[in-house]
Amino acid sequence: MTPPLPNTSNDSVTGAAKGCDMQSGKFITFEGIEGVGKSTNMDFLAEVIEQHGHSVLKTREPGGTPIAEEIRRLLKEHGDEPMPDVAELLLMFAARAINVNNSIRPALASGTWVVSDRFTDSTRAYQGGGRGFAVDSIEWLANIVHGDLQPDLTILLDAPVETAMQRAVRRGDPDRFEIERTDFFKRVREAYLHIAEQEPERFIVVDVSRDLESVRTVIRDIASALLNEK
Ligand code: ATM
Repeated sequence: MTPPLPNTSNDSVTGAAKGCDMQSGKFITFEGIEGVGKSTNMDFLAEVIEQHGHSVLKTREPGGTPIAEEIRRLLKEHGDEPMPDVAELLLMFAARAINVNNSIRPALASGTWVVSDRFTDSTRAYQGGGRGFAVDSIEWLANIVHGDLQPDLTILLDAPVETAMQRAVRRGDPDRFEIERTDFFKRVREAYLHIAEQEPERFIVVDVSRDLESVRTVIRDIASALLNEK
């Protein structure tokens, strides 16, 4: 059953949450370009869900298990040897296969809610929109790697690329993605917005270019909608 929509009166939320199987935990993903505040908002949502008595597994992609975190390291570092785009695509899915099988699926099966910083929509946006891989190739790999496992809800945190880039917290040297140019991130953002438009039942798009407090209110509304779902 579709939960009531969060309050959209401030225009910061579009889309709707989809109903999901009450026998297992819910699978919620956060998406967006760097600098939109994924980790802070994800921590906040997980905290609210936990306060309502659910156990929550927080994960991230690429990564989430020891082997997948090793793949993350390979994907983010940049040295002398170039990383071909196709290897990047396959490594994203290799890491995902490990995280899905060893962590996400077992957690959901035991009733734990899973909140993930990125999932396959990142591949659609970065490797599809950003690098130019065909949608069909990505969907073919997604089907092999996680079959019918889809997020119950995806929260896309959105802001203009320039705004997000100004906000991005630089921790040490920029990684292989952070050194990409503005037009790459513009293509990624466009791809995200396009996917969200195509799947309005799964996506909620939150405009994070406004102040942090109103974004937090929106996340709280999303949590209430999910927790009150019958
Ligand atoms: P963060 O989790 O710190 O956002 O870094 C992961 C990077 O991997 C991120 N880079 N930026 N900007 C996006 C990128 N990425 C992909 O390109 N494809 C994917 O499928 C995933 C999960 C992440």
